[in-house]
Amino acid sequence: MTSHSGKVRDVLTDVDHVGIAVSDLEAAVEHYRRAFGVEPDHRETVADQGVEEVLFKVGTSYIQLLAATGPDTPVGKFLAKRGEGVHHIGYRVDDIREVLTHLKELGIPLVDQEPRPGSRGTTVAFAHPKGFGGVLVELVQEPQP
Ligand code: CMX
Ligand code: CO
Repeated sequence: MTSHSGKVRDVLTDVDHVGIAVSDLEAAVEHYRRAFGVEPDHRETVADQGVEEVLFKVGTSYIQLLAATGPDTPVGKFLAKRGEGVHHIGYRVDDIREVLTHLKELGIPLVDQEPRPGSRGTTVAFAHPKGFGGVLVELVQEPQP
Protein backbone atom coordinates (compact mmCIF):
# COMPACT_ATOMS: atom_id res chain seq x y z
CA MET A 1 0.00 0.00 0.00
CA THR A 2 1.94 3.02 -1.24
CA SER A 3 1.20 6.72 -1.49
CA HIS A 4 1.87 8.93 -4.52
CA SER A 5 5.30 9.66 -3.08
CA GLY A 6 6.06 5.93 -3.33
CA LYS A 7 6.51 5.61 0.42
CA VAL A 8 4.62 2.98 2.39
CA ARG A 9 1.76 4.83 4.04
CA ASP A 10 0.77 4.53 7.66
CA VAL A 11 -2.02 1.96 7.37
CA LEU A 12 -2.37 1.18 11.07
CA THR A 13 -2.79 4.40 13.02
CA ASP A 14 -2.86 2.84 16.52
CA VAL A 15 -3.50 -0.30 18.51
CA ASP A 16 -7.21 0.21 19.16
CA HIS A 17 -7.58 -2.59 21.69
CA VAL A 18 -6.39 -5.92 22.98
CA GLY A 19 -9.32 -8.35 23.26
CA ILE A 20 -9.15 -10.74 26.21
CA ALA A 21 -11.55 -13.66 26.60
CA VAL A 22 -12.83 -14.18 30.15
CA SER A 23 -15.29 -16.67 31.60
CA ASP A 24 -16.59 -14.40 34.38
CA LEU A 25 -16.89 -10.79 33.22
CA GLU A 26 -17.76 -9.27 36.61
CA ALA A 27 -14.88 -11.08 38.35
CA ALA A 28 -12.47 -9.93 35.62
CA VAL A 29 -13.67 -6.30 35.85
CA GLU A 30 -13.14 -6.38 39.60
CA HIS A 31 -9.66 -7.87 39.15
CA TYR A 32 -8.58 -5.14 36.69
CA ARG A 33 -10.06 -2.50 38.98
CA ARG A 34 -8.08 -3.79 41.97
CA ALA A 35 -4.88 -4.50 40.04
CA PHE A 36 -4.66 -1.31 37.95
CA GLY A 37 -7.15 1.09 39.53
CA VAL A 38 -8.98 1.35 36.20
CA GLU A 39 -12.72 1.95 35.88
CA PRO A 40 -14.79 0.64 32.97
CA ASP A 41 -15.06 3.27 30.23
CA HIS A 42 -17.72 1.46 28.22
CA ARG A 43 -19.91 -1.64 28.45
CA GLU A 44 -21.90 -3.10 25.60
CA THR A 45 -23.46 -6.32 24.37
CA VAL A 46 -22.76 -6.83 20.68
CA ALA A 47 -25.42 -9.41 19.86
CA ASP A 48 -24.26 -10.33 16.35
CA GLN A 49 -20.74 -11.06 17.69
CA GLY A 50 -22.13 -13.04 20.64
CA VAL A 51 -20.17 -10.99 23.20
CA GLU A 52 -20.62 -8.76 26.18
CA GLU A 53 -17.64 -6.44 26.47
CA VAL A 54 -16.13 -4.00 28.93
CA LEU A 55 -13.55 -1.44 27.78
CA PHE A 56 -10.88 0.14 29.96
CA LYS A 57 -9.08 3.09 28.43
CA VAL A 58 -5.26 2.89 28.36
CA GLY A 59 -3.79 6.00 26.71
CA THR A 60 -5.44 6.16 23.29
CA SER A 61 -6.17 2.41 23.30
CA TYR A 62 -8.41 0.04 25.23
CA ILE A 63 -8.31 -3.24 27.08
CA GLN A 64 -11.39 -5.14 25.87
CA LEU A 65 -12.65 -7.83 28.24
CA LEU A 66 -14.91 -10.22 26.36
CA ALA A 67 -17.44 -12.68 27.74
CA ALA A 68 -19.50 -14.99 25.53
CA THR A 69 -23.28 -14.66 25.40
CA GLY A 70 -23.46 -18.43 24.75
CA PRO A 71 -21.33 -21.50 23.98
CA ASP A 72 -21.87 -21.42 20.20
CA THR A 73 -20.21 -18.02 19.67
CA PRO A 74 -16.61 -17.19 18.66
CA VAL A 75 -15.59 -16.38 22.24
CA GLY A 76 -17.62 -19.28 23.70
CA LYS A 77 -15.85 -21.74 21.39
CA PHE A 78 -12.46 -20.14 22.12
CA LEU A 79 -12.98 -20.44 25.90
CA ALA A 80 -14.04 -24.09 25.58
CA LYS A 81 -11.04 -24.94 23.38
CA ARG A 82 -8.26 -22.80 24.83
CA GLY A 83 -9.51 -21.28 28.09
CA GLU A 84 -9.14 -17.65 29.10
CA GLY A 85 -6.50 -15.49 27.43
CA VAL A 86 -5.67 -13.00 24.69
CA HIS A 87 -8.28 -13.46 21.95
CA HIS A 88 -7.44 -10.83 19.30
CA ILE A 89 -5.67 -7.55 18.54
CA GLY A 90 -7.68 -4.62 17.18
CA TYR A 91 -5.73 -2.24 14.91
CA ARG A 92 -7.12 1.24 14.22
CA VAL A 93 -7.26 2.29 10.57
CA ASP A 94 -8.48 5.42 8.80
CA ASP A 95 -10.19 3.73 5.86
CA ILE A 96 -11.30 0.17 6.61
CA ARG A 97 -12.60 -0.54 3.08
CA GLU A 98 -9.27 0.44 1.57
CA VAL A 99 -7.35 -1.81 3.97
CA LEU A 100 -9.73 -4.76 3.40
CA THR A 101 -9.31 -4.41 -0.36
CA HIS A 102 -5.54 -4.36 0.10
CA LEU A 103 -5.58 -7.53 2.25
CA LYS A 104 -7.84 -9.24 -0.32
CA GLU A 105 -5.42 -8.32 -3.11
CA LEU A 106 -2.63 -9.97 -1.12
CA GLY A 107 -4.78 -13.11 -0.74
CA ILE A 108 -4.86 -12.88 3.05
CA PRO A 109 -7.83 -14.90 4.38
CA LEU A 110 -10.57 -12.76 5.91
CA VAL A 111 -13.43 -13.58 8.24
CA ASP A 112 -15.35 -10.50 7.07
CA GLN A 113 -15.41 -9.65 3.36
CA GLU A 114 -17.27 -6.45 4.21
CA PRO A 115 -17.00 -4.13 7.23
CA ARG A 116 -19.66 -4.47 9.92
CA PRO A 117 -20.75 -2.48 12.99
CA GLY A 118 -18.62 -2.93 16.15
CA SER A 119 -19.06 -1.43 19.61
CA ARG A 120 -18.88 2.32 20.40
CA GLY A 121 -20.22 3.09 16.91
CA THR A 122 -17.05 1.75 15.27
CA THR A 123 -16.86 -0.16 11.99
CA VAL A 124 -14.88 -3.39 12.18
CA ALA A 125 -13.69 -6.37 10.12
CA PHE A 126 -11.77 -9.50 11.13
CA ALA A 127 -8.92 -11.21 9.28
CA HIS A 128 -8.57 -14.94 9.95
CA PRO A 129 -5.88 -16.03 12.45
CA LYS A 130 -4.42 -18.45 9.88
CA GLY A 131 -3.37 -15.39 7.84
CA PHE A 132 -1.46 -13.80 10.72
CA GLY A 133 0.48 -16.61 12.34
CA GLY A 134 -2.31 -17.67 14.68
CA VAL A 135 -3.31 -14.13 15.72
CA LEU A 136 -6.91 -13.06 15.13
CA VAL A 137 -6.70 -9.51 13.72
CA GLU A 138 -9.51 -6.95 13.86
CA LEU A 139 -9.49 -3.71 11.86
CA VAL A 140 -11.29 -0.84 13.60
CA GLN A 141 -12.43 2.44 12.09
CA GLU A 142 -13.53 5.07 14.58
CA PRO A 143 -17.01 6.61 14.28
CA GLN A 144 -17.05 9.54 11.88
CA PRO A 145 -17.65 12.79 13.80
N1 CMX B 1 -7.15 -16.61 17.90
C1 CMX B 1 -6.37 -17.52 17.28
N2 CMX B 1 -6.84 -18.68 16.76
C2 CMX B 1 -8.17 -18.92 16.89
C3 CMX B 1 -9.04 -18.01 17.51
C4 CMX B 1 -8.49 -16.83 18.03
N3 CMX B 1 -9.24 -15.91 18.64
N4 CMX B 1 -10.29 -18.51 17.49
C5 CMX B 1 -10.22 -19.71 16.88
N5 CMX B 1 -8.93 -19.94 16.51
C6 CMX B 1 -8.42 -21.11 15.82
C7 CMX B 1 -8.78 -22.40 16.52
O1 CMX B 1 -7.86 -22.69 17.55
C8 CMX B 1 -8.72 -23.40 15.41
O2 CMX B 1 -7.40 -23.75 15.13
P1 CMX B 1 -7.01 -25.24 14.67
O3 CMX B 1 -7.68 -25.41 13.34
O4 CMX B 1 -5.54 -25.21 14.62
O5 CMX B 1 -7.59 -26.12 15.73
C9 CMX B 1 -9.25 -22.62 14.21
O6 CMX B 1 -9.04 -21.22 14.55
C10 CMX B 1 -10.73 -22.83 13.98
O7 CMX B 1 -11.37 -22.71 15.26
P2 CMX B 1 -12.89 -23.03 15.52
O8 CMX B 1 -13.08 -23.20 16.98
O9 CMX B 1 -13.37 -24.12 14.62
O10 CMX B 1 -13.56 -21.69 15.19
P3 CMX B 1 -14.22 -21.19 13.86
O11 CMX B 1 -13.45 -21.63 12.66
O12 CMX B 1 -15.68 -21.49 13.93
O13 CMX B 1 -13.99 -19.63 14.10
C11 CMX B 1 -12.94 -17.59 13.71
C12 CMX B 1 -12.74 -19.03 14.13
C13 CMX B 1 -11.63 -16.84 13.89
C14 CMX B 1 -13.39 -17.57 12.22
C15 CMX B 1 -14.07 -16.97 14.59
O14 CMX B 1 -13.65 -16.99 15.94
C16 CMX B 1 -14.46 -15.57 14.19
O15 CMX B 1 -15.23 -15.37 13.26
N6 CMX B 1 -13.90 -14.53 14.88
C17 CMX B 1 -14.18 -13.17 14.54
C18 CMX B 1 -15.35 -12.62 15.32
C19 CMX B 1 -15.06 -12.57 16.81
O16 CMX B 1 -14.13 -13.16 17.33
N7 CMX B 1 -15.93 -11.81 17.52
C20 CMX B 1 -15.81 -11.66 18.97
C21 CMX B 1 -15.07 -10.40 19.32
C22 CMX B 1 -15.96 -9.18 19.17
C23 CMX B 1 -15.25 -7.85 19.26
O17 CMX B 1 -14.04 -7.72 19.37
O18 CMX B 1 -15.98 -6.81 19.27
CO1 CO C 1 -12.37 -6.41 19.42
